[in-house]
Amino acid sequence: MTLAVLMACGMGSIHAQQAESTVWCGNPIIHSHYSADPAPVVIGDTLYIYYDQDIGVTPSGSVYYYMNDWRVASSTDMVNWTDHGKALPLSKFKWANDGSAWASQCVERNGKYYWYVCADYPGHWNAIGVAFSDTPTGPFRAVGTTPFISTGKMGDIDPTVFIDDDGQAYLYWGNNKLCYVKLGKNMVSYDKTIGTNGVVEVTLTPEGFGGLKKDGKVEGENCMEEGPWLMKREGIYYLLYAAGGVPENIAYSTSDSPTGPWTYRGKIMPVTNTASFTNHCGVVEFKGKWYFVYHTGWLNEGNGGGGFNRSIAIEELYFNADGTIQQIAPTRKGVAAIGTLNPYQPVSAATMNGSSMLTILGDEKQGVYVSDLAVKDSIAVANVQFGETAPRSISLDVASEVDGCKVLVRVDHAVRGTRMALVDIPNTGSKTAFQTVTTDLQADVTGVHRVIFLFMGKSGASFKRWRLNMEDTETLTPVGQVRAVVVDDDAYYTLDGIRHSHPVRGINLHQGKKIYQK
Ligand code: FUB
Repeated sequence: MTLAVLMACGMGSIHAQQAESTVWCGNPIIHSHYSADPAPVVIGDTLYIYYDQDIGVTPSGSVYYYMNDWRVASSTDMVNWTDHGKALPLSKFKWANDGSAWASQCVERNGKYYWYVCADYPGHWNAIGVAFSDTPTGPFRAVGTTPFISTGKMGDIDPTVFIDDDGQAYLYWGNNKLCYVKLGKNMVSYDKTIGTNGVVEVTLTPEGFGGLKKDGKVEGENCMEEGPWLMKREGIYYLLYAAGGVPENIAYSTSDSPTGPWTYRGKIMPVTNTASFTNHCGVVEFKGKWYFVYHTGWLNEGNGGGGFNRSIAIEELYFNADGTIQQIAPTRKGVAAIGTLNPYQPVSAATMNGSSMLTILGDEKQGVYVSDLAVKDSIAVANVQFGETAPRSISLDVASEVDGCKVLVRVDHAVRGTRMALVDIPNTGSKTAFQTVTTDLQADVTGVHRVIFLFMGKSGASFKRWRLNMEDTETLTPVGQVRAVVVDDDAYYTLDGIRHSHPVRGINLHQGKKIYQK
């Protein structure tokens, strides 16, 4: 379909369709970049996933793990994921080797967030580091200038952290071994009186882990490989892990104590062709459902995706009455929506159900934004609740240092969907000089829909956030002014069109809303 045909679909009216059809997250859940080694955690009413970003090609050109950042994404509805950017760059750990930002997990304790990571420690194989922050999305500060834990032996990777009901926290980790420390209350120290300098190495037995690996061969049904995940439910401690050598399955063991002894319980996710020879999981309870978060090689499979360019996926997890876990098969459908998205408050442009591969940048001043949008890039947001009254206009915070960038907004389908608006993105002078552009909507839309942003015209725009307004631009714009208004983000406009940096007496228009100032 040509652009002309795409744009010919004009005014329309579309009402609460989809009411009875379920909206799914679709696996993988992140499309804008590669994502691996997920570690989910619920903070407040939001599910966060901490992960590392695969780049897949080393600077010398070989195809291997190459990762320089740990990132965070979050969701409240399980179908739209908000990218919070590169919250923890590997460079924060002065001791770590370039490209080695492997698996991690972040937990909250007493209002602080502790992110345990692993990376190459030159001369010592790998090591565990920790960083902390006052918010779940950073900025994070690395603790110390040397690793938090380094045994000097192979396999100090894949940390998992768990805080028990009595307040004692445990950090497990390991590849072809399983170790733990008992963390101090401050989460950045550990009890040095147990094990070897505080590190306890668990003896891997067939009873505990399904079998053993000897000379690279698995003897028995399974063996613990790497990627442990420690959790507790109804008094049972669960240790999930990647197992069986490569390709990896996910298996689990249980205990009545956080330090074992462990009893092997079987495979949760047997080996399936997910285009990734590794698997790595985290499990979380969120809004009454249990979720199993893992990785595949499905994003751009056959075209860059695969074992070194992985992508996170989610399934529901079910327990049997006796506490055992039912087997899970990877699916493309993923999990169902558990909420809708409110478009009448600012929505980050990095909140997506789907997208093309994108550059998502951010810093403390700007927050997160999508940068360098190319012609044909797209962003889709699912399960958007328009409500019973159709909105009249849409506002987008955009920037560009070139003329001619545009974004077409449709609902439900990128090509056949009803056209809502074609927005000209002004040349604001720089890729980060964001302005709010408000444009009237061309169709009456109510109910729940997918919203799709299609970038066209010229490449190079940046997109930070969007919202729908109940007012049209005529209401938002003084008589005689152009209807497609460009409004400074924080400015206040009186009805005679005068711009103020603060609200003045009477009616003010501010970010698409009327405000009365006494
Ligand atoms: O991402 C690098 C390594 O691959 C992780 O540390 C392992 O768990 C495996 O997923």
